[in-house]
Amino acid sequence: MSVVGLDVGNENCIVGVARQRGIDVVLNDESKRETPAMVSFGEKQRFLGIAGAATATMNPKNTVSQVKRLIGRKFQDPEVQRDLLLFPFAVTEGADGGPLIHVQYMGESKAFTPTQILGMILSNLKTIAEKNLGTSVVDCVIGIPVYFTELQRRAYIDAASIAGMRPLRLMHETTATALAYGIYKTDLSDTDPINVVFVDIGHASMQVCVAAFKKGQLKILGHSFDRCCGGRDFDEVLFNYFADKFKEEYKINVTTNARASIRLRAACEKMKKVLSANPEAPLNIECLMDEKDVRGFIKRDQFEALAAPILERVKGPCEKALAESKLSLDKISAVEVVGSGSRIPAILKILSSVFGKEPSRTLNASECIARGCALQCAMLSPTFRVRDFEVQDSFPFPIALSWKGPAPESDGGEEASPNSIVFVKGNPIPSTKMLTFYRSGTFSIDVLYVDTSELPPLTTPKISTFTIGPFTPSKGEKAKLKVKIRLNLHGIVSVESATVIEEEEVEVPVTKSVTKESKEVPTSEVHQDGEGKDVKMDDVEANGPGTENDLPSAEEKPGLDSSKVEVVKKKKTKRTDVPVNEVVAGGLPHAELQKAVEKEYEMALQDRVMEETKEKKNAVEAYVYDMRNKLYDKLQEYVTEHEREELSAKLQQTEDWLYEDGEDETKSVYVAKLGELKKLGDPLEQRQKEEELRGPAILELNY
Ligand code: ATP
Ligand code: K
Ligand code: MG
Repeated sequence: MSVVGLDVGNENCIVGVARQRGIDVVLNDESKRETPAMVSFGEKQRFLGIAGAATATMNPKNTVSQVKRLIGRKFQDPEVQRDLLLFPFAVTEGADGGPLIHVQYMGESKAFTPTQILGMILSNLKTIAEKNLGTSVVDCVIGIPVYFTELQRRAYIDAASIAGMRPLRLMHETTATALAYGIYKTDLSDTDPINVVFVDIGHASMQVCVAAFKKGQLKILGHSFDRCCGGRDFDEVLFNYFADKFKEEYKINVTTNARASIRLRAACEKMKKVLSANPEAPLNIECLMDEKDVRGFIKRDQFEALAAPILERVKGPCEKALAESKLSLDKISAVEVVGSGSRIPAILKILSSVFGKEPSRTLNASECIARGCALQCAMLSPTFRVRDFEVQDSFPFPIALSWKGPAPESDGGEEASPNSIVFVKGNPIPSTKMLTFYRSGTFSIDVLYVDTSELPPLTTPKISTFTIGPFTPSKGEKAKLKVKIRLNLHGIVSVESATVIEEEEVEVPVTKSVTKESKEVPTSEVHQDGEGKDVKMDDVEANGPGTENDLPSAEEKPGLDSSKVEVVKKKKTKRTDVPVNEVVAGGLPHAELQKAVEKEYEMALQDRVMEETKEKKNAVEAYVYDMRNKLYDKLQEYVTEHEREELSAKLQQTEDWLYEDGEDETKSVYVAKLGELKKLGDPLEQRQKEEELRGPAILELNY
């Protein structure tokens, strides 16, 4: 079983894999460690990753990027609307209120959901991992921003299914970074934790977490973020500056032209990178618009002044994470900076001023998330043994439940109030809570966000509804139901199980010789859950339908004297599982997901057919050149004048055909063409080989 960690960025993706000797970042087809998160739609196939980025300027309207911004969001969301202004591809509102992406694909106009596009990106990353590992990849851990809503998390899991993968965990990106940092630290103490701040500035957003490291353990003390502050905002500062300038200087409005915008934006991003290492940067774009070549220039000071409002924004999440961790600055041992967006020198200055110390770059800034995810995957997978290291992540959003009818009892036995918070801000991940309801028939529970102020605009408080039932209460009374609520490893809340508990008195035969203490069902017990957190549950056997009765019966003790068997009255608990039905507000119905899986399969097949067609066409072309050379070289003395002329003519004909009628043929046509040529060429090559073999053999005989 393979062990893979994926960092899907708004700009770049990284694939980490676990090997026996450790974690490696694997290379894509172009031998690069970073793969662009891009999908480009063509006349005959899709181009993913590097190939997608290569066609972006030529085919801007059909090249989709930054889908991480759109996934699980509402089209009407003002943040989404602002993003759409930057994107060259067309997006409308889908039936579910989410964004729908429109492209020209295989000569038709097609619409895809962000989940489908992410499925394509993941599928490409899967292929990269598979090529490197030489095995199929199913299990993986995928990084997600800590600020992702439940819907976004579920969309990631759906996208992974579309790509044929199963995430063992969706892991908060900064937590993955903290793991990649902590697991190799050899100087951790059992008692005194060291506290480290991690700041990740990516392409579109930034995240900060404070982690406490002890021997064999990391604990997240605080998370914070700014969904809309990242490297691309600095590109935008330059873009706007030059777009304005070019209006005056060259009388062109770049913003009205998709291709010109894409080219200027790309040039500004490059400029920004140049400014990270140099005090000034030039800009030259040929034929940007209306056949005009443009030139520009900016100094780093000037850039920093223009970018001052964005630089100021970087402070907010840092201060917030620190406040949440309840640590004073002197308790922070290090500030680790990751994410390529943080390479701007002015950002380091800001971070130094906020934390009162020089930030460090111990980690590989672009690979740490994928490495942390691969480590987590190895820890969750039975295939690998990893040093014991406990990851105690915390959940950023408080979650409440609501229901109709009387309130249930919560863990401690006290009554839970409606809308009561089951998972607090900072709740450990994973966690379970047990609630006891008394109900006479099917009922439902809503899962809610307590506070939507930190969530994307237009996020509704209601996340999902779980319908529990049907069940038959005994003797017309209300049934007692134990309902297990789970905040799982992905940070998704669900009703894991519901069980009707019936207690009845039964007569049980007991043999005197084995007077066992009657088995009591404890009312409260500590239960080890997942990562090793203690979760209070009020019933130890709540995991499923209970064992009917574990006292020995007379039949099980053959040979025992029946006079030693006594009948006693015992309390027996009968447990019956109740169906739980889940409806997620805005989630992808199962049938739709199934359709998406099939569609992806078809498109991937088409891509493969086209790749193979290209290969076969190349093979024909290569044969033409190769054979032509051989006819006048290696084969020369083995062919007659006539044979050479015949084959030469055929080769010439084929070459012409490749550039004309045969330029755009199907795979089978190229296969057939190669066959035709080989029918003529193979006997000649065969003759040459045989002669070569005969030569030395005859010599040997003569000795
Ligand atoms: P996100 O984390 O938002 O999903 P991502 O993970 O793809 O996005 P990164 O790869 O961490 O983002 O960073 C990409 C950003 O870093 C881009 O905006 C890019 O322009 C910027 N960047 C890369 N190199 C430099 C540099 N030398 N100087 C300044 N910025 C840089
Ligand atoms: K990245
Ligand atoms: Mg990132």
